[in-house]
Amino acid sequence: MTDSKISADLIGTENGKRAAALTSDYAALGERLARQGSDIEAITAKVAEFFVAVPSWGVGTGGTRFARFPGVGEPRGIFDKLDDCAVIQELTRATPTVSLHIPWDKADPRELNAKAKSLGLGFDAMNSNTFSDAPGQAHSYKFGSLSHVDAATRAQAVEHNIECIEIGNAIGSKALTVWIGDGSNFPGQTNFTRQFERYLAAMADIYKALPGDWRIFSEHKMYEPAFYSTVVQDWGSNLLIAQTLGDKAFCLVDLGHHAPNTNIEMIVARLIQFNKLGGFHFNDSKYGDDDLDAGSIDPYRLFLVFNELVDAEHRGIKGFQPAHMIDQSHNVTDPIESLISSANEIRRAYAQALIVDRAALEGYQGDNDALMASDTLKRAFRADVEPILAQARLLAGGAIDPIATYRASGYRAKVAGERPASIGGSGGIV
Ligand SMILES: [Mn+2]
Repeated sequence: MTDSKISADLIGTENGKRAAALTSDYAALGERLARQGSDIEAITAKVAEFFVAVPSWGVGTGGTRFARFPGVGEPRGIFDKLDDCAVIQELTRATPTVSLHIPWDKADPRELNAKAKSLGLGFDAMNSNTFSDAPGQAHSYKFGSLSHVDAATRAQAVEHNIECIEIGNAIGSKALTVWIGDGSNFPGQTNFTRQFERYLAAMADIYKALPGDWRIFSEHKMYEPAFYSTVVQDWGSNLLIAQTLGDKAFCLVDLGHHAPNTNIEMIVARLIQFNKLGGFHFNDSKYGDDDLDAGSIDPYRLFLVFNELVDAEHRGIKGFQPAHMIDQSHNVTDPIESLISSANEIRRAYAQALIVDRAALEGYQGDNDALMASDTLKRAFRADVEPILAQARLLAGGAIDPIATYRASGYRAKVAGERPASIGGSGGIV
């Protein structure tokens, strides 16, 4: 018996208002898909089994380096954050796990387990933090962490990552994501080669501490906080890291961590081809690492990324199991609404990629028919797959319209009364 945050009665009442329309829309889409040889029930079943992890840091209001404008009823700590994550899961049935960030979410693992169990949640990849100094730590990360010139600072950063593995191991996590802010702001400030050597040696020490069934994800990012050079700046360096470390090391692709106009879907294809795609941090961006809601700026790009994932699935690549996580900063919206919406957009891109006519696409590619190949993708992208998403939620006990149901629940107003000393989330999103 789980401790529901949104009553099943309310979800039932709200779904009742929309059930007839969904039945009719779902039947119409089913007929359309049947004409191209696709089975809507099979697609719905696949969508229902697609999950994305919610980041604990995403349920607090984010901010920029200029300001943060907190909302009402913000979570005061990890246990409030887990309550908010449960709301997202109960309504979408797409987010059964939470990705923790240490030290922000540090707590007794037994209490974390008990709370997660009471909410029907699990834990996804652990995230370490050596891009800021924790109170009282012996060595500062001002000039780097895993690649720092000082051995004691590197050792401290390694130790922190090992602690993240230990906490993760106690709460059922199976992966560690490592992103560092190490880099330089001035030409000449660091020796690129020595710095990368130090980083690789430190990562090898962390790798040695991984349990047998764990994976380690290195996350590349082009710039920020370092503005001249970054140690793990792109997928090329990231691939070198994963290949150097070993079979349990993979590359994590954060969609916002590339130069504008970078062909991210092709990076994804390359990493898949060489079995080094670890997973994603989903978000969207217009200019840089904007951490905007997934699918809010360029839904076509998100679809094209999923087109590569479904292509790999279609080819039956062995051991292909990328981790799906959201990594966003919500500055002007209710974070719960943004995360509900993002989980749906991610599933939407997946559903659209599932209805691509792959046999036709392959035929057009073989015939060098560029126009029809492109049109085959566009046709799937243009399809309104909302009935599939809604049906998948409904069958799993979620809401046909999760945002409307969330608003009807009054959850935010209720927790606002219970969380007077709200400290909010972190604005520092990686
Ligand atoms: Mn990220």
